[in-house]
Amino acid sequence: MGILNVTPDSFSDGGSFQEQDAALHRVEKMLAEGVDIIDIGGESTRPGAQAVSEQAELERVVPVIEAIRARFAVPLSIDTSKPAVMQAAITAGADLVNDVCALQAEGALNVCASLDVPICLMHMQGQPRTMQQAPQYHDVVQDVSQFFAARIAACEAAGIVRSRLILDPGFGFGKTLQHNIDLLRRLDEFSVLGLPILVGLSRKSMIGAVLDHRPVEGRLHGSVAGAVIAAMNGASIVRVHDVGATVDAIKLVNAVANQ
Ligand code: 7PJ
Repeated sequence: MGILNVTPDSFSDGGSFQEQDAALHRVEKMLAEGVDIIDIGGESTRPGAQAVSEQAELERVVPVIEAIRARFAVPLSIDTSKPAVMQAAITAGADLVNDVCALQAEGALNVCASLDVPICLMHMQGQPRTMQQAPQYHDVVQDVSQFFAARIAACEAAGIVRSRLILDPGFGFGKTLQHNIDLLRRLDEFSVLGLPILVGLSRKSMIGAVLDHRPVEGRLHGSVAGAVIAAMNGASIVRVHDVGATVDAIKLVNAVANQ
């Protein structure tokens, strides 16, 4: 899964020609590098990030989804927590909902029940603005598993069949470095839930932390290593910025796994 951030440029608040053109070029490059799914996000969920209004998020992502859909057949994912954005994105041609709030926003369960697409439920402790202040768990894998079980039950109660769900432990979302390391090492424990696992580690601060506080530009090799570990420990989807390097690495993982 290749990441396509749609954030405003200096020309407009979103939806400008320049912005769409840049997005289409990114998509073309990712396709040439072997991407399977493109994840489109109009709101930053990084630690400390400010919230974006529904209107602004719609104006950013909908024109980009329409423009990509008109030109390419690649499956598109919408990275949002807002029910109105989920609805509009799927109507515009997106194929998957990726929600870092696991459909906990008011109305999200109902909207997704009415949409016939897969949904990624991500775990987060706290809220983006404050989640890294003092994350605490009894046992991070057990606690995240319990959260998954509760959200799967909430989805089923709302009429979303279990087979539509994908689970993501949410690396960096209310987790210390040790929590992230434990989740990655023990990722296979989530396989008892019987659903595909998605992992997003690309360029995240845990990679920087392991590499002696390496800035984001220097995290490519660490991110690829993280994707390899995730794939070997059972992840079905890895969400990354650097598609070409990751595709090569995962081909090696698969060549060995499929023997
Ligand atoms: C994730 C995400 C992730 C899923 C972001 C970043 C922060 N969606 N959206 N999993 N991270 N499913 O890319 O650094 O880990 S935004």
